[in-house]
Amino acid sequence: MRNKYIFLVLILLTFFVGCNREKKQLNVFTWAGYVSDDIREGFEKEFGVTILVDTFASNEDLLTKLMAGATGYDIIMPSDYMVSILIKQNLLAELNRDNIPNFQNISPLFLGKYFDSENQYSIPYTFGTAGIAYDSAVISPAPESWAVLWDDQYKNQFSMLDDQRETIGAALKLLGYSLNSTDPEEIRAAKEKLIAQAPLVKQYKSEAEELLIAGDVVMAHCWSGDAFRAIETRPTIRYVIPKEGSSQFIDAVCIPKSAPHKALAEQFIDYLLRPEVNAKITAFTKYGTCVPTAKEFLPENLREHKFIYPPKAVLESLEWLRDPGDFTRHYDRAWEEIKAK
Ligand code: SPD
Repeated sequence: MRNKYIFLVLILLTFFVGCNREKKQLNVFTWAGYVSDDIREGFEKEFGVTILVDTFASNEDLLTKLMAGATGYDIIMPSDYMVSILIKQNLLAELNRDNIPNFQNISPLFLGKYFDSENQYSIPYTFGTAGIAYDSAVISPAPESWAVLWDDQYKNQFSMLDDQRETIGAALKLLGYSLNSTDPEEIRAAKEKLIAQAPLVKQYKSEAEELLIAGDVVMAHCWSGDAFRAIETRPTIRYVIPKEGSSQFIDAVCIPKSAPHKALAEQFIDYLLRPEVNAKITAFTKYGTCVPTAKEFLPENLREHKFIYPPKAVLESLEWLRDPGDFTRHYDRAWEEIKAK
């Protein structure tokens, strides 16, 4: 009888330990090249959990997946304007700051932005810009204008971001319009421009650094950190923000309302905000840190690099992407037509 009792207790223990182990898994949905192995493994080891990382290529991909009912994610990393859209769609959980004491490490420069004015739903992860990465061994002099991406001498030698707001945005800028245009005529003109460009484009790809590193393209519409990463393998790569202006962004960390492990997700956010961990984010992604004390843990060349901190005149030419509300359908339709070419 006693043995039977012990056996039953052992079975129950195995069951509860098993359940517990299953619960301790953090599912992260983010951009490619955004969570390094050392960050993931550091958290896994310290907290005795497993992190699974899944990636998306654009904010719209993330939105589509969440709207379609994806419920397994604990952490997502939308950009600025997408944070406002997700808040409006009631898809984000409010953050409990008591569980995120390292919130105090964030520079006020990156808090209280238009997309989440009280940071109730988001904390900043990194910041950067969009521009053109090019191989200076092949392309000289340095391109100055978005127009280089319409130059047929580079046919099949360059890529564009697979991102509707960024790519339509580049065409809008070239035409002298705002990235956030809500004028159907301007969107039509940008669409026509991109349809005319389509036969020249080798690939629409958001992970442009992969194409640059492999030598598949000599020029890419690219985000700053990804261009910076490509330089490690191809030192002749350069990055320029065209004179017509471009986008700047903050990528955020949020918890979806449907997150299965909210408390663990808040522990992960708090971990990311430790200065030494935050420095690892910049060291790996080559995007800017929002935690000033992280700079102490960064090598000299990443503290003030011009890829991360553009000069004032360039900064003044940058725009934030914003939620165009119902007008989004014009961007959606234009993008469908461009991609169908
Ligand atoms: N490889 C990481 C790319 C992160 C890019 N952030 C996108 C901003 C979109 N506006």
